Amino acid sequence: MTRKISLTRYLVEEQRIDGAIPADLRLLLEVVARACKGISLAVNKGALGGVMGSAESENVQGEIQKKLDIIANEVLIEANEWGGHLAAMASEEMEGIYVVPHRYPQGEYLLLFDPLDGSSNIDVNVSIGTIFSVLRKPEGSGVSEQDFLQAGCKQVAAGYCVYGPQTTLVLTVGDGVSLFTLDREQGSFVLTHEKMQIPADTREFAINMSNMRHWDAPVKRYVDECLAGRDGPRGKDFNMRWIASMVADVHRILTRGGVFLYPWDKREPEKAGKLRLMYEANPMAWLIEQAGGAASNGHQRILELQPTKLHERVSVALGSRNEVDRITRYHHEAKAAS
Ligand code: AHM
Ligand code: MG
Repeated sequence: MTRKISLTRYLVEEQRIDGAIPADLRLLLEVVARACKGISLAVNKGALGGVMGSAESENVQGEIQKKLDIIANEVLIEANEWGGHLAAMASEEMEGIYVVPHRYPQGEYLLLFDPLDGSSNIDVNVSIGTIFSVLRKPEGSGVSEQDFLQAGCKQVAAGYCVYGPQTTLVLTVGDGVSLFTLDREQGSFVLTHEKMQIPADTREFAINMSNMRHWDAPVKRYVDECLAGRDGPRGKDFNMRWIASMVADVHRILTRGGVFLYPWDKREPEKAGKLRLMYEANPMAWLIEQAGGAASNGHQRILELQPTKLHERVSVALGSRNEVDRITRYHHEAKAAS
């Protein structure tokens, strides 16, 4: 019989053998995984669970919230507030931080999440997911928004869960990237891939092409060269994929390589990009780097960016290393020539 390794066993062994995770962090990750199972159930029920459509509210980014955005946010908060492992949480769907109520013990970790990424895909039955990032709370009493403003390289755990044809949880604690698949009969996540690796080269890119006219020159140059195919400077044909759920696009890249871009563009020049640094770009950048890929804002490593606010946005290029390095080089060349 094939030996099945559950997420629980995997985390216990990581704690025991490698010392990669303290007990509190193990608890935190198990609780997040349990919350993701709950969200997965709500997503699967769809219209039968009365969870489709918009809520009558906007989030701090001015985006209309879907009912499932709010449900997923509540599931994550309720699951995580009482265990004693967290000091506070921050979410795409909440303006300020959520400090663990005083009736519960305070832990030493901070949890950030995009409860349901790919909101525009909820009602059309296309893969969506939860993205999360874990930081250690700096020393000192109390907790404030300032405590969350740590560069991505300070993360102690990061991951995401995709609600697609399968529910899959992808995790790093800084020791490579592991993939778990939800066994619905058993109700547990089972390890199905260890030490995921992204090929350094690819023939596949992901970008919302409808924004092309708004892009900056280096991004246009990169995509034009891909589109020129075998007859162009790259000398090979490229394929394009765009799911419009970052979790699902990143999952494809972790599985078979590729490059994902959501660059700054001229529509709203004061915004650094569409995606959020702290609970979208940072966890994904760390997972991608842990799998041998690269993640850049066009100018520097995403993981080295010092956040200045919770809902900060960032330009993103991540995936197969040689492609991301090329995109960064194009930005540097454009800057040097200006
Ligand atoms: P969300 O967190 O509100 O779902 O927004 C982020 C999503 C990403 O998952 C995805 O890559 C992007 O927005 C899609 O944008 P677009 O609508 O331009 O295709
Ligand atoms: Mg999102």
